[in-house]
Order: sequence, then C-alpha cells, then structure tokens
Amino acid sequence: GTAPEDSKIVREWLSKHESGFGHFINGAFTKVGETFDVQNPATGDVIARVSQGSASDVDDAVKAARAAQPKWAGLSGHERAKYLYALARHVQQHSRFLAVLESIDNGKPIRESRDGDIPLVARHFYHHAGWAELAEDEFPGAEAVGVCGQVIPWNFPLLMLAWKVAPALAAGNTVVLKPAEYTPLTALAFAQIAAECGLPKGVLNIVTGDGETGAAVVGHENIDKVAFTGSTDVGRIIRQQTAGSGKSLTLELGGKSPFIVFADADLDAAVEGVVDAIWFNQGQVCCAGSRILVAEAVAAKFEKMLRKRMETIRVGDPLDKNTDIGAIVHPVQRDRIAELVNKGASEGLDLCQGTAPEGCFYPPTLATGVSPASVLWNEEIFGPVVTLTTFRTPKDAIALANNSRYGLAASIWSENVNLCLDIAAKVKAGVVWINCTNVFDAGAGFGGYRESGFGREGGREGMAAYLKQPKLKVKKPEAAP
Ligand code: TXE
Repeated sequence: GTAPEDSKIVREWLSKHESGFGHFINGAFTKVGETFDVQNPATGDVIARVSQGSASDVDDAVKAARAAQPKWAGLSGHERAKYLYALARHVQQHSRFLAVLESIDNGKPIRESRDGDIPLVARHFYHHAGWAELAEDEFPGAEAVGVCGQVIPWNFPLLMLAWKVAPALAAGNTVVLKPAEYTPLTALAFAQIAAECGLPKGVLNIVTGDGETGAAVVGHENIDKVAFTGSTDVGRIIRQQTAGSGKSLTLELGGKSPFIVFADADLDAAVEGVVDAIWFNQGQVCCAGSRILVAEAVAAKFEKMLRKRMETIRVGDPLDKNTDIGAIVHPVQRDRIAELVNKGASEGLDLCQGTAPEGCFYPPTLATGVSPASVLWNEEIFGPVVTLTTFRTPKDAIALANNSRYGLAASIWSENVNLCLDIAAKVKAGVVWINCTNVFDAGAGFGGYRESGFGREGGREGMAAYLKQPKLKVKKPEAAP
C-alpha cells in the first residue's frame, strides 16, 4: 500500500475541514455556504463537503481578480517569476500529500499521481516562471489579457489547474478558476499553498460548484478570456455563450485518437504503448489512443500479444502501488462507459475484457473488428476501452486515422522513420507521437483540431494565448511615383 503517514496527513486535513470548504476569494476562504458531497470513487465514502458557488460568489471572485490585476501585471516579470517558482517548490514540498489526495478524490492509481500528475504540476510552474522572466523580451509590446475565467475537468484535476493557472499568472493575468465538481479537493489544497506562498490577494480565486457555477464564470461580463477543458458538448455551449462578447476563448475538448502500428514496428514496445495509451488514468484521457489501427500482416500476432498483456493488468485500490487501473471517477461515468460498450456488443463486436472488482471500476476492454460505422469507433468512451481495426496500406491507415470528428492526438509505431514522418504530416492531430504515447511537456503546445477544440496550452503558443499581442504595423505601400 501507500506510506500510511501520507494517508494520515490527508485524513487529518479532511477532518479539519469536516464542516465543509468555502471558496478561495481575495486571498482567503469564504464561509461555507450551501454544499455538495465529494466522494472517494473507490469506496463510495463521502470525504468532503464543498460549497456550491452561486452567481454572487463568482461575482465576488471576479471583482477580486479585477482589482488585483493591474498591480500584478505591473510587477516586473522577475517578481512574478519568484511567485511561480515558490508555487512550484511548495507543490514539491507537499507532493506526497497532494498525490494521495488526488488519488482519493479522483480514483487514479497512486503510482500515477505520485510519479505523473504532481511532478508535472511542479514542472509546469517552473517552466512558466521562466516565461514570466522572458515574456517582455519574447513578446515585445504584448500585454496581459486581464481577468481569466477557467473551467477544468476531473481527469487530471491539479494538472489541469496548473496548465491553466501557470501561463495566465506568468503573463500578468489574474484568475477565477472553477474545478470540476467530482474533484475539487486538490484545487482547494492548492489555494492554501498559494496563500502559504504569499501570492497577492485576488490573483488566484477558486470557486467550487457544478456546471451552473461554470456557466456563471463563462458568462460573467467582466471576464476577458475564457479557457475551458471538458466535453465537446459543453465546449459548444461555451462557444455560443461567448460568441460576440469580445472575450477570447480557448477550448480543449474530446478526442478519439488513432494508435497506428505498422508491420515493421517493435511489437513488444507497441503493446506497452497501448497500455500507456488507453489504460493510463483509466482511459479518462482526452488524448487517449483509443483506436488501434494495425497492419494486417501483423494484426493476428499483435492481438494475441495484447490479449496476453491484458491478463496482467491489475484493477483495484488506487492507493495500492501495484494497481494499474484505479477507480472510474464517478458512478455516472462508469455507467456511461458500460452503456457504450453494451451498444458496441449489441452491434456484434467481439469483446475481450479483463476483470475488475465490484463498485466504481471498469475492466480493461478490447473490441476487435471495429469498423468506422460502429459506436465504439465514433464516441469518446473516456474509459479503459480500446478498439482494434486492421489496415493494408499506409494510405488506408491515414484514411482510417482521419475518419473521426476529432483531431487531438495520434501515435505512430514503425522502425522506418521516413514512414513515421510522412504519416505524421498527414494525420490531422494537434499532437503526434512517434514510437511513444501520452508524453507531455510544459514546453510543448498541446491542443486539437476539429471538434477537439482550438488554441494551444504549453510552451510559446500557450503563453501567447494569455497575451494581447500588439497590432502588427503594416507599412503602407509607397504611392507610385
Ligand atoms: O464533462 P463536462 P462531464 C468528456 C468525456 C466524458 C464526458 C462527460 O467524454 O465522458 O465529457 O463528462 C463544467 N458551462 N470529457 O459531464 O460537463 C463542469 O462543472 C461551464 C472530456 O464531466 O464538460 C466541469 O468543471 N462549465 C474531457 C467541466 O465543465 C460547465 C474531460 C467539465 O465537465 C458547464 C472531461 C457549462 N454549461 C470530460 N457544464 C477532456 N477533454 O479531457 C459543465 N461545466
């Protein structure tokens, strides 16, 4: 299991807040208002009560962010960088606490939260501290956008906060962030960390609540930019809601990313790649490689290897270091996965499933012989479910890969680098991995095409999205003599 002392710190922290958590507005926690329950999905236990943000809470948060913004933007880049470095260091100091809290709240395996999520959170703040230092030189004449409204999902709760908050603050913006209702706890812990670091009041505000609270953030008239990560359906609503408002908008939505295995690929590595692509984070990953496309010549062999590997995947207690697949975030999501898989089964698809404990868990699942007409091909399942389809030629592979309304990511497996680069250029995806998958870095822009959204997060492009660029001065052509 996990080091018991880490779990103890989390239990103590939760019991200290037994009467509920308020919002974090203007540098302090508000009184606890009307609350909703937050559950540990692995056990079904209620672990916290969190305030349901009203329009007036959102308004208070926006006012605080507005008041703080000019001074924050007026600091030198170096001063802002010092705060971002401090946030990164404090996240590292509290990393074990944050990892356990994330696993209890979200259901993800402790190995992933400890070695993946939390180190990447720190990395994101370190990286953007660098941008705070350099923004003035790298984006001459650019200014902060102002007050940013950010709404994030539950699959990487603290990491999504970092992706949104770090560049926003580095660029001199202030923030009102709404975490997902299933997983608000690490955001609240982060608010405490921000206070501990002495982050000026009002620079970061966190209002908890459901979609209604999110809509109040997005719709608030005094917000300059909206950044959203979540479902394509809500992304569509937000796009309509902000249309014509003058607010700038970035959307990071769903995906149905292809995982393309050519005949000359290192098949052992590609099988491990599938494990990472679809069984990481219970498959609740926007860029999950959920459609395997494998060359006909090696398909039978590859499938056999994959089925064998599936038998060794352990589903269960998120706090057990040996667990590969933890709990699904919420029973609603588990039921949604089961419903989609049942639909696939009723279409006559061949399903291979591992085992999972009773409760909010779902076994690793492989559906073979899946055609582009199938529901499992088209719908983002957001669970540990992968489809397998064969192709004959590279041209077929590209056509199948692009046969999707999404375009977030793709993964290509072949020992022929020329082939990989050629395919990479032809696959419509914001991120393309070659002989690897689900590799992230704060310095690389991440985002999609088509119904996967628009805008990039991370690196230079991510910073640019939080800055108002000066208008390019276009020289008037000289009048003809
Ligand atoms: O998402 P929602 P849900 C996909 C995935 C999943 C499905 C449903 O396929 O199965 O979406 O998940 C807030 N205005 N993804 O229903 O509702 C909400 O409170 C403003 C992919 O949980 O989009 C939460 O904070 N905000 C995805 C956030 O939006 C609103 C990650 C995301 O929740 C709102 C999550 C509104 N009208 C789900 N309604 C990814 N791309 O990573 C809800 N919210």
